[in-house]
Amino acid sequence: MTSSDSNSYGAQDITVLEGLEAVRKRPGMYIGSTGPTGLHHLVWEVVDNSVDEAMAGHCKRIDITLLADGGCEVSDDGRGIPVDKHPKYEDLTAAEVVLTVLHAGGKFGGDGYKVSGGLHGVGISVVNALSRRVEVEIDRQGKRHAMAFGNGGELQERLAVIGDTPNNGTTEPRTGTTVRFWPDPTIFDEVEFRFQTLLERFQMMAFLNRGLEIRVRDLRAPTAPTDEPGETDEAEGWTTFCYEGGIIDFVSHVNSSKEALFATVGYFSGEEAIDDNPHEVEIAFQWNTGFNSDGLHSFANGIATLEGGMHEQGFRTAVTRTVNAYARDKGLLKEKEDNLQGEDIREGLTAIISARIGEPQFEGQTKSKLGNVSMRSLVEKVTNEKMASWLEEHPAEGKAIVTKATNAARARVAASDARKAIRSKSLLDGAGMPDKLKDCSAKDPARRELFIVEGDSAGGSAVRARNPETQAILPIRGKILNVERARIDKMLKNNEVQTLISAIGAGFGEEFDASQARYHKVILLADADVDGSHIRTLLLTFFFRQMRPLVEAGFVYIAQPPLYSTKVSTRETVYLKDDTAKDAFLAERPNYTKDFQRLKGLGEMDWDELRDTTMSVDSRSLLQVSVEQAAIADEVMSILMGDDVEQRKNFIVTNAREVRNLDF
Ligand code: 0RA
Repeated sequence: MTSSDSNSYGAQDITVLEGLEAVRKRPGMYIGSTGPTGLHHLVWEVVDNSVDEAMAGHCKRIDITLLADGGCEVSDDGRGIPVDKHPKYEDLTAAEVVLTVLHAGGKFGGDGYKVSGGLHGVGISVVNALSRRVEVEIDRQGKRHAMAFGNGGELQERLAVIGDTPNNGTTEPRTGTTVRFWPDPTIFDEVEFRFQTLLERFQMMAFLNRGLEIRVRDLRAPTAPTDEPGETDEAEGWTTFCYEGGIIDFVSHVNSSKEALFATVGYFSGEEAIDDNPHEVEIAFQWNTGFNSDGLHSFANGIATLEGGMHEQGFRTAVTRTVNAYARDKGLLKEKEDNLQGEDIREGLTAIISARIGEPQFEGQTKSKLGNVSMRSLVEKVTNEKMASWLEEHPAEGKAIVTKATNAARARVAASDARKAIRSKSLLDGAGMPDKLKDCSAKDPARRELFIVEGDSAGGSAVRARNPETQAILPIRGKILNVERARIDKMLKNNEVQTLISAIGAGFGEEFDASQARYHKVILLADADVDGSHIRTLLLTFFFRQMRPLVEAGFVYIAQPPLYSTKVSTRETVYLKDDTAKDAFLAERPNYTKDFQRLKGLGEMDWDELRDTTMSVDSRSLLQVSVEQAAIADEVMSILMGDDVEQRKNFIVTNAREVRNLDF
């Protein structure tokens, strides 16, 4: 059945189809890209509509299922999309309009949602335009209605009653909406959803929408088992996220692998209509004993504002002001002493700022910076008032915060001295490069690679194995300092850390400038054993904490020395990257009987073997390290670096797949 033989189409409907056609012609304009990020936007878009329904107080649970056949189903218990004829498009029902008219969503009918979730906010019609099939079921007014679309939004089965709504034992008939969609493979580079991405996002959404129950499951062919967060119901396969404490639970969660400075999680909120535009803010906070000052995570209308913005600015300003005023008032900061700086006060602070605003302005390179100036005033005002009362009501906590910030201020001064020492030192020795660095000769940073090699002996092999034009070698001995735990001044006294900073040549911390990096590939080369994995983790934490733009630019890689070798003849040894490669090798040679050797260390390979298997551009395979979500990554790195060995092990197992294969 096609649209032409089941429906009479008016002029309006043609305009409707032209609208969807525009989306198919320029998908990037609506969902950002046709890569994995754009593909997942489809899911976010559909779920955002259900979350809007929840925020309006009509929906308690959202179920998301990745279907065995590659589709995605989103089901909610909201009011259901209206099913009556639409006043403006008289031959279409409201539900048909929502699915086929751009920006229709929940905005029509006068009483649209006060604050709508999502940066995307483009409407489900965009999902329809970019899907090969969409099925919708609506439970409303005691009836189950259904409709279906195909080929990018053609109405194939018009909205019709297909039966009564299932009665779930209550007096009121069930209401709700189910949307099932199958992304169009002619639009997207790939149409496979990544379950882990869904889990991370929906856990975050559940934190940001207190009390909302979000369940997620994956009915596709099972892959390697993962350790999922949330409650997993084995029988049904659902992972459930539901937080009665909302962002208070979010803060506890982020701090769960750290040592809290005090047990309480602070919380306050405020709201105001500014120029008829509703503004709301909720803030939860707690200090831990750690030394990071980037534990501030902000959101606007449920979207992570990774580039910060006005809500963050307002909070920072007010926290600095309030804590200083408190410290002076209580005599914790003497008259002759300088004010504590913002970064001193924020050391160890984990805070979640969730702002909601009627008309958000998203700015910045990745449109993840909140631009509404009016939000800065509100957050600043609310924080000034409520943080001050909170401190008055929590004197023990207040004192602990000021003591910690005072120590941080002392460490800051010490670090600045250490920094000066490093600078003057690098000016003294020749080109300023450490002796241990065997540099390469190429001048263009884009062609230059730095191999950071564990141990002096492996370093020696790597020096012989390298291409001296493009490959530099820096041997690192011992375990570099755990930067999660060490304070910056201590860290800078560490020899290995000083060497690394000089070799890369782009500074560190807040001053780090990726455009000055002397290499566009920084490659970690460590053994495949437990010690190797530990040093790799420490190095990754260092890069994440002190050179994050280097990771964001995609300049950090992990080399993959082979796991197995086997002597196929007296003259030829074959190296195999991992178990998959070994299985493939055996599948091709059913009669192969020799035993495989498991390589333990780089030291077991000759330099030419190291070259051929791990370093040579022609034959190696590198993993590119990526940082997707700063908020999640922050937590993840802490888990990784925390004292909980079990958690750390789980992280390494579940996230082995996160790093993307590049040179293959
Ligand atoms: C328009 C108006 C109303 C609800 C919705 C749309 C709605 C859309 C979606 C999409 C997924 N789930 C949804 N739930 C509701 C208000 C309906 C009313 O006033 O009863």
